[in-house]
Amino acid sequence: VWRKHYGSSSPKNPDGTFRLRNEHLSKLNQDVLYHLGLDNENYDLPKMFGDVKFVCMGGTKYRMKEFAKYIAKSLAIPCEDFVNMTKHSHRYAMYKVGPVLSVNHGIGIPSMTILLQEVIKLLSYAKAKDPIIFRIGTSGGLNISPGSVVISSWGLNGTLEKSYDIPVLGKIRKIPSHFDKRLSEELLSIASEEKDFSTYIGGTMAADDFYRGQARLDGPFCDYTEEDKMAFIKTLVELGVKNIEMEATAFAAMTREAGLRSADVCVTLVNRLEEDQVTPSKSKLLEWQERPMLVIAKYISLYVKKY
Ligand code: R2B
Ligand code: URA
Repeated sequence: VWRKHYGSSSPKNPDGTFRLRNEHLSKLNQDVLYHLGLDNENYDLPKMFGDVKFVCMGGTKYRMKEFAKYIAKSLAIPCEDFVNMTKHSHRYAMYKVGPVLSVNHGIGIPSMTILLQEVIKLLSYAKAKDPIIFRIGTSGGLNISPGSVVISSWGLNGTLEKSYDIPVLGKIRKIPSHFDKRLSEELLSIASEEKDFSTYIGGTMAADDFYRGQARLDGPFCDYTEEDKMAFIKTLVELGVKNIEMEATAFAAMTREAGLRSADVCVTLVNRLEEDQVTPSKSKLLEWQERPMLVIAKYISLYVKKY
């Protein structure tokens, strides 16, 4: 259905702005981006967001405010107060620093895709040119030491297919979930300069749950054995999966559907072959979560210098 509807045509215009693949939108007098607390009638979106080149998304409000501060420092952009631009909605937090939007998406695919779809509309209405979307996140690693970073080459769903599956009008729609290869390789070469941690490119399983959905033994319910868990984890390793988080499939699928380049860069907090619980200290966890930020900030700084 997806291919039949869109064909292979790109929604990109020659100047880098992009069209939304939904003709119904042209019938609206105004489009309310409800969860962002913005709309395209009462806000001058091109003036507010037309210069956005990068969107960086991550789970928590705290982390994305820290990223906004971090990027302001990296790009030497004087910014004193960081204002949450979605404050009327109270759902998410979004900060703008020069050409960078930093916004949180909550936990899991439904929360992330609501935010992502409204950000995609925002960028299109704002006439942003060739924006790149990053996700910086946390994850459980497979056979790699905690604190390592994984750049996703594709997302794998809970039934081990490389697609984002969503019921639409009563039927499951399957949307392919591959990431932009060149972008992830560029990020790997930047990350590999860091000597304090290792970075890998690999598959990312996106689960719809933190516990059973990620083969954990420590949830309130567990209806399988430790051997079952280890056999499943081994299957994932054999498929090339390097980490498990909760958004990769939908993130890859929707950014691709919009015709936008994107990358998912996650630090691993635990080696799932050895442990289920996330046990590192608060300060270690905070330190590790800066690693994806560092890689993305370096990529953005290089780009901003080039132009
Ligand atoms: C990683 O961490 C969160 C769950 O703790 C989830 O958003 C994810 O993908
Ligand atoms: N986030 C996840 O989704 N899984 C983990 O194991 C750690 C962080």
